[in-house]
Amino acid sequence: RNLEADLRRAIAVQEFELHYQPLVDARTGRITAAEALVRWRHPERGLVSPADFIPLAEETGLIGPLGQWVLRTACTQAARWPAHIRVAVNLSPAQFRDLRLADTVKAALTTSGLAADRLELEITEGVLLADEERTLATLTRLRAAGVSISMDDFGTGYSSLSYLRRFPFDKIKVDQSFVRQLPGDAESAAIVRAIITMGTCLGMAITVEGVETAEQFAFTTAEGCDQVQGYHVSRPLPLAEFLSFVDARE
Ligand code: G
Ligand code: G
Ligand code: MN
Ligand code: NA
Repeated sequence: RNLEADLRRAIAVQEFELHYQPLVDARTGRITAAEALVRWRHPERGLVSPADFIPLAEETGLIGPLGQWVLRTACTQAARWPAHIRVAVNLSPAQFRDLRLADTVKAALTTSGLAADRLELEITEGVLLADEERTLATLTRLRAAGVSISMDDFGTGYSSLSYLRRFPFDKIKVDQSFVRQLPGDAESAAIVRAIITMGTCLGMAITVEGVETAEQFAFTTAEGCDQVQGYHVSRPLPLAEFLSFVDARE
């Protein structure tokens, strides 16, 4: 396929960049982390969204080398940030199924010099559909390496609550679809409140994503979430702009 060849070429010449979206502490407003979000700087098409190439990368196996580039680049860039700011990297299900994942992660940490406790890996519920023993083994190996694991887009997939008990994630990221109609919609409010309560009781930190308005920010922080992410704080920013944002905020 044409796009596949184009993507293969882009990986070879590293035609990608990472943008960073800040996560702030719900109580102090301080930036505690940033989520790395990949973009393809295409020579003709301009900046291409990952929604338009991650699925193809997954289908073709190109997610392997692309994911490695993302991991290494995120770790290398974050190693130069103020030490209290962590970096979060998204892993797709195909990356998670790769038995070399833990070694790839450890190599990225060693090469970059980033402390393991500054790296968060975001996985989605789809990952949990695969072989449960193997999934647990991979999660355990990553944990042993010192990185933390976040359950991304929580509530949108085939959420198995028993899984939350079997494997305590470090963090749950409440999907933005539950935030969209806050604070007016009673059902959305009930769901967000319930996830915050459940996660907190299970010892997991709660990030609410997709917070776009001051009202949503006030609601979610009042409900006791730990971190907030969304356009109300900042859009994802190119590295230099992210660093200026950090400087201005600190
Ligand atoms: O930033 P945003 O619109 O553009 O991201 C769209 C989707 O792409 C989101 O679901 C996000 O998790 C995913 N995504 C962004 N960067 C990466 C990445 O580096 N790896 C993977 N696997 N997914 C990513
Ligand atoms: O799937 P994941 O949660 O990793 O992807 C995050 C996606 O959400 C990215 O595409 C990012 O650009 C987008 N995003 C981040 N904050 C907001 C927000 O406040 N509103 C909306 N609509 N999208 C957001
Ligand atoms: Mn994410
Ligand atoms: Na998410």
